[in-house]
Amino acid sequence: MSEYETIITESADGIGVITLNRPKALNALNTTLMNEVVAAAEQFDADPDIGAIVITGSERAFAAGADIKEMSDKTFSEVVSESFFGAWDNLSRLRTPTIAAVTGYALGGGCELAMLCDILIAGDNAVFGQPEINLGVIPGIGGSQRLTRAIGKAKAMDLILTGRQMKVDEAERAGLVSRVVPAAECLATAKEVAVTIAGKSSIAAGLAKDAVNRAFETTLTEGVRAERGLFYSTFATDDQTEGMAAFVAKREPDFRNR
Ligand code: CO8
Repeated sequence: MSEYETIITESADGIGVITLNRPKALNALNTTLMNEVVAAAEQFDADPDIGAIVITGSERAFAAGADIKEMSDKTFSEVVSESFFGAWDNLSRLRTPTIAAVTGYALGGGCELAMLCDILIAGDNAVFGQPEINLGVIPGIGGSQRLTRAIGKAKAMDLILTGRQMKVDEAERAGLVSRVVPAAECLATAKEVAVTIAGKSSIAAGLAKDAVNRAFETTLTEGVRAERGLFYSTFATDDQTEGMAAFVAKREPDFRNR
């Protein structure tokens, strides 16, 4: 059914699921896979019937990083002129909430892809790391920034400078992951969370996501000011009227996403 070469997509119950599907390469992220993930995510984002997007891999590997075989012969001028891997940034501009369901290896670009998602649900076999230093390079899809913001300078420096792997219990203690569940239940849990989010007002969900992300981009005063403006704007929606009326009437809200 899928028109893609390196991913599988499906949608049901108001959610879209993107499964990375290069098992022989542990889902290494090559250019085709990047373009397909971004295209599929943007297509789900544009679909009014989709309220949340799950990105997942296999039990053995969410993704073992950027495709080293594809990258190894590239020159400086090539990576600059191609804006190599720049399209991954498009994921951070999606309005629809995204959930990474991570089992197995999430290394290098794999860890960065997981961190590009809004919520990170990990299986108990998940392993995270930024091993680029072992290849003579550094993270290039936001890892040095998002990992540092997520878990702080001390651990980010440790991981990025040593290239060591971090097991899921350490990742959870450090605040990198939202929830840890048995690996076999990881995707089902992520789908449940996605269905829950898809049942909310998609306008409110998009604004809430926007507000939380401001915390990474700006000062506290500016962030609180931005949040206030977004909060006020929810009073221009039918969903605010419906949500509050439903509460008062002791019934479930029927959000129409407008
Ligand atoms: N790229 C290409 N192929 C890979 C990758 C990868 N990142 N990871 C694994 N594979 C392939 C292996 O080559 C192997 O293929 P084959 O069977 O043809 O030899 C197959 O997947 C299975 O891998 P292993 O046999 O190595 O499996 P193990 O269970 O022994 O080891 C590991 C699993 C530990 C995950 C190991 O494969 C590994 O260390 N992989 C590389 C991890 C890594 O270094 N990732 C970082 C890559 S660099 C990066 O992500 C930079 C991102 C920034 C770019 C931004 C540009 C702007």
